[in-house]
Amino acid sequence: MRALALDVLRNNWTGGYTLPSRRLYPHQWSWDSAFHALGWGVVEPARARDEMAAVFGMQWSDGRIPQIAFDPATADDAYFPGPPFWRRSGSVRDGRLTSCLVQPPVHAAIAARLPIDRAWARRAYQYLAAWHDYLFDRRVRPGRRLVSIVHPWESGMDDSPVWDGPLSAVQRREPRTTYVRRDLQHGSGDPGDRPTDAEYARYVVLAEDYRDLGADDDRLGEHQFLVECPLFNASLAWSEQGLADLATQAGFDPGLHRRRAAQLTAALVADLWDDERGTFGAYDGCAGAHVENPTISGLVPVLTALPGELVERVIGTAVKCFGLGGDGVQLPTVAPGSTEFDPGRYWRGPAWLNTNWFVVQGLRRHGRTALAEGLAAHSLDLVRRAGAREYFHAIDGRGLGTDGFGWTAAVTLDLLSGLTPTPGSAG
Ligand code: 9WN
Repeated sequence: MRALALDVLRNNWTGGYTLPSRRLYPHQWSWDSAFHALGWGVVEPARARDEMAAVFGMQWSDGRIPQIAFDPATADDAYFPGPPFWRRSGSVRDGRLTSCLVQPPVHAAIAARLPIDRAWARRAYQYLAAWHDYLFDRRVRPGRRLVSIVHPWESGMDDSPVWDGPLSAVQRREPRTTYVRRDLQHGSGDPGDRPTDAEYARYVVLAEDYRDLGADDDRLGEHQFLVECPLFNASLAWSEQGLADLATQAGFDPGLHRRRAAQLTAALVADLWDDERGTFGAYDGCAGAHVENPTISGLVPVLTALPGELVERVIGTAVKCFGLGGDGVQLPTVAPGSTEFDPGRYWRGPAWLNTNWFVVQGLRRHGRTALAEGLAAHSLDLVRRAGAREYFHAIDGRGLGTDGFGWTAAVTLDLLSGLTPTPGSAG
């Protein structure tokens, strides 16, 4: 399996970074690259650092690390929405065109695990501290403590049912852009598993809106989708701990990042914990209301330094509602007992290796070794049976979506390696 995973990463390697998939996603994606670095870190650390350097290269002058940096050698219409849609140029360090959105900030947590020296830690720290500053300074809404996302694509779990409510309030209009859905044409996987045309049109409208605000976060009050997502904020808290570790390696003061990690964790508990359901919900800033969360994103804050009682509650929910430690496919992205569960549909049921990996890290962090190693072994089994597919059917485990998927391969390599300590696990 190691050879299979390594083949996928090598095949998707462009010379500077790794494509999520040669056909479906032929550019550099932000959080995919962080996972790719994790995998390269196990087998070829120099490539892990190159992959991270390519992430730093796509950073805007305001500190944001955008969702996608487009490969200039790839045709504009190979992926939609591509460069002609986003119309961005100029502000990116290495000159590539990018989207305006972001993705979950897992980079610093992963960078801190890589084999690095002091000089590299200093370099990484500067870029990643600026990235986090962007999120704290520009994406925390007045009177709030957690970071808001402006589009489902920013969550990384694009088609999650958690976005259905906030999306249904988006003013209905036809997209202004004429487009062909490239995601349905790549020839792998069942197009029926992908978001519907109606959902996709809503995504395009929201992307147009944010683009047409000039991606100017001073104008977020005019935007129609502002949601505090538990996975996004838990990644940030975890990565603040990673940034503290990087700062220490670099010889800088880690204090600010330790404080931020603790503050974000406290805010996750105060603002998103759903005591009745034993999980973390989301908060819809446009409606001023909490959103129920039947998905695995509600479990991901287990990555952080949660109080012990909440750790037990979250694990209890994972066992009871998601089948952690049981005989079925682990872990479905949506709890099988919920009405939104759809076992084969993109982000609405299937298991993904990266969301499993988060839960493994959280379980390890809190000393729940048997459950953690059981989930790691189960995740590897999915890949052993079906290959490095994008996601896995929540009932029979068959491979779905694209084949040769980068982060499935990368996470496989990390899980096989037995792993290095998780940021924060020492303290
Ligand atoms: C939009 C690349 C990306 C992942 C996301 C996943 C999917 C894109 C799409 O693929 O999203 O960003 O076109 O559907 O949802 O998490 O980063 O692998």
